[in-house]
Amino acid sequence: MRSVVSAYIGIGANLGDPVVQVLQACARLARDVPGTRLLARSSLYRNPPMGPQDQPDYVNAVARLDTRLAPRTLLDALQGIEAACGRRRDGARWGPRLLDLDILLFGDEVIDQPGLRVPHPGIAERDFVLFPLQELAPQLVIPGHGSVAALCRCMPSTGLVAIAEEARA
Ligand code: PH2
Ligand code: MG
Ligand code: MG
Repeated sequence: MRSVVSAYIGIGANLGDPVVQVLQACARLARDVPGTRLLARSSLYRNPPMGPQDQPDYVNAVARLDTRLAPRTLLDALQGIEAACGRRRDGARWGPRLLDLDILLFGDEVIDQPGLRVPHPGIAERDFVLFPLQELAPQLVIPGHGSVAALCRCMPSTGLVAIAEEARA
């Protein structure tokens, strides 16, 4: 059996009720992935779309998992959750979506395979990934990029707005 690895998952949604989609994704990450525990999730952040601008704002968050799965098996499980939450994989690149689950980091592994690049290739440029990740792991070093906190310090000021979840209860 594989040993336990910490993986960080980027969560995004901008269709349906994106807050509900993100929270349901977290519930499924906690419940539906074999050999895996959900250890933490960041705040949820509303933010403008990267890419085509004629789509709704996104809600983004990051989750930390401990997993015994191989990276490709974890990716399959994430795609199963996307499908269970209504995602159809026929949209435009960077187009609107009900749910997007990306492996951001998988331990300190560097993977470059078709459909699976880890660290996620956009990780160091995306405020909606770095700021939630900083909540969970500021000292974490992204292979090839340095620490999350250092990357956040170099980020221009952003359109991220933390969502007050209590206000919705
Ligand atoms: N995901 C995309 C395209 N654009 N923009 C934001 N703000 N957040 C996302 O998660 C996002 C995006 C495709 O994966
Ligand atoms: Mg994505
Ligand atoms: Mg994706």
